[in-house]
Amino acid sequence: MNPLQAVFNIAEICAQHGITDVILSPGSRSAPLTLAFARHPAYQGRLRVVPDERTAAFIGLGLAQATRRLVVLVCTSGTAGLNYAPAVAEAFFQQIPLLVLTADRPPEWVDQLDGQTIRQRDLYGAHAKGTFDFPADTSHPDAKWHAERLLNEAINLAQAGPAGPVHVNVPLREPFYPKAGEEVSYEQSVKIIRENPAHTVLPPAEILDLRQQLRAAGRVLVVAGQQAASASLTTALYELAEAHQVPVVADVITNLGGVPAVRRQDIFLAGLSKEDKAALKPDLLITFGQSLISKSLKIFLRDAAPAQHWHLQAAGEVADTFRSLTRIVRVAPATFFQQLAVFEIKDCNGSGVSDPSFSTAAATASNPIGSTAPALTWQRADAAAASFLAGFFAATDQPFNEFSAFRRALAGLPKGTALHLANSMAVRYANIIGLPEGRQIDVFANRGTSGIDGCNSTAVGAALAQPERPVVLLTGDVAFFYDRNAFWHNYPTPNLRVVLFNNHGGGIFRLIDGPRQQPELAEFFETTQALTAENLCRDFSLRYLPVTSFAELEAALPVFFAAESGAAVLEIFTDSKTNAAFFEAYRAAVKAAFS
Ligand SMILES: Cc1ncc(C[n+]2csc(CCOP(=O)(O)OP(=O)(O)O)c2C)c(N)n1
Repeated sequence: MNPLQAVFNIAEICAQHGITDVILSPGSRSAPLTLAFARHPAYQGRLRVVPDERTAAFIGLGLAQATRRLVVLVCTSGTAGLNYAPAVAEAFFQQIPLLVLTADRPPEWVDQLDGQTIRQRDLYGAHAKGTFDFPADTSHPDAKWHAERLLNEAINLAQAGPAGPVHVNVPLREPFYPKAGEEVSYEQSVKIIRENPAHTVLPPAEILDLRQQLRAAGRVLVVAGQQAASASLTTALYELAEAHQVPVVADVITNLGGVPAVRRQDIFLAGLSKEDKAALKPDLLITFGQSLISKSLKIFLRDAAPAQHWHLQAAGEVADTFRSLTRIVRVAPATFFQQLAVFEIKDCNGSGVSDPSFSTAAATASNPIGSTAPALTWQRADAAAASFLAGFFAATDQPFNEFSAFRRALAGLPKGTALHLANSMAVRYANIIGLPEGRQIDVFANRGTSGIDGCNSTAVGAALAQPERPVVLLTGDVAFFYDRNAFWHNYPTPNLRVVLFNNHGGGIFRLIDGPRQQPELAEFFETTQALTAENLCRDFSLRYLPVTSFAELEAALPVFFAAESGAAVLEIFTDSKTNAAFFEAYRAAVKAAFS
């Protein structure tokens, strides 16, 4: 038997598991893996080659996010696999399934001063959900069974909730190129172990207990973290928020567009006095999903110290983000809210059920809460923040600045956009401003680790995954230029639009307390840089639209977003000091309006 048969069978096992997308980065040691996928009938036209492994892995992440399916990465030995590490960590914390296949020297040649050899065992350490050593020699039937079993375990582990990246290190002995005329063959009788996803529902006794606790709890607050869009969860939460007026607080990365949720927490929590905040404190906090964007919300919840905090998560480790966790409910959030849907909430919003004033709070920008207003609720504060924001941006004397330009770019998003928000100001601005209503926008952001190193590539992966859907990336200049190799491959992405907010540096450092007060701000934090995207657009055949004023921006947006524009970069040039002054004015207005 061909000594590489077990390696070729990797492609067969992947195909039989229904895995469709593979990203390769070229190398010699990985040749058997490359050829296994390149010659397999299931992967004709599905195999993509991306030379920069850091980019390749983030493109894989973007693909897996968009399709919600496992993506395979294949690279050669040495530092190639290390370059996957940022995306592997992001996938780990965002729970995205990746199967990472790294070719390696056989064990006897590690640490022997052989070329392109590093210590690849457990390369991603605590950031891989699992790590497997593929056997170097599979000539014995038991070893072949081991190899096949191990690959099945790796695939199942990557997909089982919470999903994540799994590493399989594949040592390969020479010769690893087939001789002329030699075929790469696949054994369709390979071992396949399928794992069905767990479908957990709460047992009746637990539902009863949870219901009793809910009724007795007093004020209930639901807070969502980052998660993919889910129609069943949206429906279940709609009921809760609409019929029972339970506040559901949803940052922009929670993908709860269809829920009548509280969304402007970043605004009002930054301005409210301690006394007003006390009125919003929950007795029972219910959370689900992953990280939050709003720092004000995080601080509020940490200070709030609710008597009870339930976190809904079907499986996996649970974080005590607000230091108040009292109960982990092992069920999918949608199932929880469906099963609890019939509970009779008497007073879960803390101020009586179905108060119509929640949705019609007559707030003004100057005094949104009002001195004679009824007791403050989340919904009233949210409505007040919405009218505050509209009033703030209505001012006609604004200088051309990033925050306002960002708002206009968001307003122009096409229906059905997959919106990618880079770290850090892009995702923060979006969280403050919110999304235009009724456009069915799904939001993605690398908030697993909040890196700036793969934002372009992740969006490129999304654009490749869904060529019929507009994919829009909103990004700052440092994140954009950091990840230039995202565009360095041969796959067209006509549906990709990048809005690049170029203030010639890491503008965030001029906006946040700490760095902005330091004399080293410009040189060591903001890091002024002079690049524009013009040359990059020429290099990678992207349409280039530079703008420097509101008028130019308004004129460019429809052209830029038009379907026939093709892949394009809209570069919005602003001045970082003007941006900082404008954002400071916003902060001051928030304080004045809400305190
Ligand atoms: C890999 C990585 N390196 C460094 C950072 C720290 N960091 C966070 S934001 C930022 C600057 C980003 O600048 P830019 O892309 O222009 O966007 P903005 O300032 O508008 O957020 C840096 C360096 C990070 N998050 N990730």
